[in-house]
Amino acid sequence: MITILTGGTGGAKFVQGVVAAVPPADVTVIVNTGDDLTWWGLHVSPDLDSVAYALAGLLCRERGWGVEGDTFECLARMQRLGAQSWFQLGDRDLATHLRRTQLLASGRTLTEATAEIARSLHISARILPMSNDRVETRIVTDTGELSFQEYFVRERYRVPVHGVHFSGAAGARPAPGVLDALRHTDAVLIAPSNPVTSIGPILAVPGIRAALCETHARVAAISPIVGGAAVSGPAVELMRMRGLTTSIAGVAEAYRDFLDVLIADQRDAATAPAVEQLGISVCLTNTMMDSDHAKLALAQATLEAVPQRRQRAKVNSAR
Ligand code: FO1
Repeated sequence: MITILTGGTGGAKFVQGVVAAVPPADVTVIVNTGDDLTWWGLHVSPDLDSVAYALAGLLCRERGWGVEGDTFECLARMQRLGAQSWFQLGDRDLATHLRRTQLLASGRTLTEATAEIARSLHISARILPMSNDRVETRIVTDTGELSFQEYFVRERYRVPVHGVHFSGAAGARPAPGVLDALRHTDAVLIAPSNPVTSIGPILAVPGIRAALCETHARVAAISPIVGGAAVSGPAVELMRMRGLTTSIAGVAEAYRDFLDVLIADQRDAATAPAVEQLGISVCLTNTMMDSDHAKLALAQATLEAVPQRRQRAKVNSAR
């Protein structure tokens, strides 16, 4: 059994590599929902959709989100009708949001709606939201708070960030199956996602971080920082804001109370000793997922780096 924690577009690509390396039915993906938003009256879960589309072979390669070959006719008409249009929903993508909204309105939980959509797309890996409760990533800027999508898409993350918090997290419960998938698994893989805004919300749900500290499974993280820079998105800015070193060592710092091994790119070999000083081993490989083969190879390198079960649960060292 393999359990993956993921968010964002890099994470979705990594999940594709893992299900090419092991039977998809043996994979459980725990997904960030802090980026979710209500858009045109619909419940949109960008990270759940990127993972589902990735697993169904529908993900748009060029954008890393949405559906391959999608059209934007409805968006054009909505623009003409005066609706907001900075968050671009494609026509095929819309069906997913319509269906999810319909299922939620009929009383299904986000977990149940996600499972229904995965079943319809013939996905055999298990996709779990981190929680059925609403947890919203909030970005604190000079001019007040933004939702994640207002920050990431509308402002193209060009505004200075003074803080990030996850409203609703304190009262949120892990979705059914999440804690079990962390405790009873052979390995937990933290995808190459933004440690602050993609993995951070998942770790903020009470019980999840403790389960990672206590699990007997080996825990590996793939660094989203390559050559000291983010492969995509605002990871460096947000890590700096959080007081993390803006290198692969900062990724290890973010997860140090539960991480066994960090998978990093060869380009960051010089920083490996700083990670090992944290008591975390480093596996250097090519982490740029610029082809299906590269995604598979990264997943295989990761699985080879976490072979055996952890002898004993790590002490939940104070952070
Ligand atoms: N990202 C953009 O940069 N621009 C968009 O218009 C946009 C629309 C969008 C629609 C559906 C969806 O599932 C994702 C979408 N994304 C868009 C990406 C999204 O903001 C990110 O994938 C995650 O929220 C952060 O990792």
